[in-house]
Order: sequence, then C-alpha cells, then structure tokens
Amino acid sequence: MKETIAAELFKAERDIEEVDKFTDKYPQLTTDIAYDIQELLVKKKITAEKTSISGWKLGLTSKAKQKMMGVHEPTYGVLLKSMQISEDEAISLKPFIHPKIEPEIAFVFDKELKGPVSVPEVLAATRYVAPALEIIDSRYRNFSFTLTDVIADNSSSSRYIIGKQTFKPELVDFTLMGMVFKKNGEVVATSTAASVMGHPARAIAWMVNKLTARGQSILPGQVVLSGALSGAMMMEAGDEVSVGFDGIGHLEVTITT
Ligand code: 0L1
Ligand code: MG
Repeated sequence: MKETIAAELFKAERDIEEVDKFTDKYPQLTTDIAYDIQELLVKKKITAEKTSISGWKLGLTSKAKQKMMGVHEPTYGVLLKSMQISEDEAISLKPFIHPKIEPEIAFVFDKELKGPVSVPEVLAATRYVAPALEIIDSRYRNFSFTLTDVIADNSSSSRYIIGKQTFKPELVDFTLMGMVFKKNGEVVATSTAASVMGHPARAIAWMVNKLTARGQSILPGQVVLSGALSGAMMMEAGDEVSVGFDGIGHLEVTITT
C-alpha cells in the first residue's frame, strides 16, 4: 500500500493531475505510515529530478489551519534543491495543479539539530533568517484531504523562494515581528511571527523532535520554512506578490503564464 500511494502521488505531480485522497480507500493510514509514504515519495523525486534534500518545511502551524483540520499538531515535509526558485525569476504557473502562495520565515542552520531541543537551542544553531514565500500545490482534488493524506503528500510542498538579504536571529524579535502580505499592491493579510505556534523557532523545535524519532535531523546548511503566517492565496498570471516583515525586509515575486 505504501509504495502504491507514493507512486500515485509522484505521478500526480509529474503529470499535473489531481488524485482523490487515499484515506477513502485506506482508512487505516496512520501518521507514522504517512511519513513512511512521504519518505518513499521524496526518494522517487530525488531520483527522477537528480536532486538532493535542501531542508524541511512546517505545515499547519497556525491555530486556524489546525482547527480547520481538527488537529492539534503541525506537520512537516521535505524541501529539495529542485524546488527552490530565485527571487529574480518570474514564476510560471505551468508546472502546477492549483498553486497557492503563502508568507514564511526561512531559517538556515549552521549546526546539526537533534532532539530534544528548546527554542534558544534552535536560535543558537541558526546561521541566518530571511523572508520567504512558499508555493503549496496539493496533489489532492480541490485541496481536500485529511492529516494523514497531507503528510503522505509531503505536506503539499511544491516550491520556495528565499530573500537574498539575510539577518542574524539574535537581532530579530520574533515575538513582536509584524508581517504584511500583498497582491498587486493591495494588502491581503497582516499577521505576526507569533501566529506560528507563538514563535517560529517553537515550530522548528517541534519538528526536530519528530525528525529525531525517525532517525533524522536538521543538517548544517539546511533551510527550514517555519510555517505560514497567514492563509495561502491562489496564484494568477500577472500577479505581483510581496511579503514584508518587521526587521527582516521584503521579498517580491511575479507570476506568469
Ligand atoms: O505549508 C503549509 O501549511 C501547507 C500544509 C498543508 C495544508 C495545505 O495544503 O493547505
Ligand atoms: Mg507553508
């Protein structure tokens, strides 16, 4: 069953087509099995795209998204080098099924992080932070899934963009940091870094503990998208999407056909 689901999710992304959620057919899926499927799926992508792991992402970190799914915990997924888009590159909609974009804070690490870790330990291991945008593109029809489905689908990860300007974490106040998310100059959401489990480093500490339980860790040089600060927005050709954060600057991208 694990191999079948991983193969179907791999094919859905490659062929840009939606699939029905798997819990309809396999109600016995647990989160542990779903993370096994995620690992199989990531291996397939690494082989097909001749790429490697660049880091990790947190999903469902906000109370609003957790409430919507009826869960009390976030999820994580794997980022690959092939998923990174440069800040200067226009983003074509061609490779996506039904993409959405959301504001994130990226952390890049200097040291390996294994659990158990605390928020100060996460910050001490951080080389720098930077503004980021994540493109999520669930492989499931109409973004309709349960927690285990979304974990198997690598937490809807698709692409990410990280701002070139970087900032030392000790110079940033994550508890009060404000964020403004805009489309074509209009504000679509405002939030604070505290919307990510009180502090984005708390979300990362949660993930490190989960990774450790599965024999994995954050490695030096890896990036972590710490979780969206607001809901995700649908992307349309011609859109200019920007995010600005108090103390860590601004990032803007252009969407094309
Ligand atoms: O990064 C995220 O929060 C996405 C997690 C998966 C849920 C979704 O696709 O909306
Ligand atoms: Mg995200």
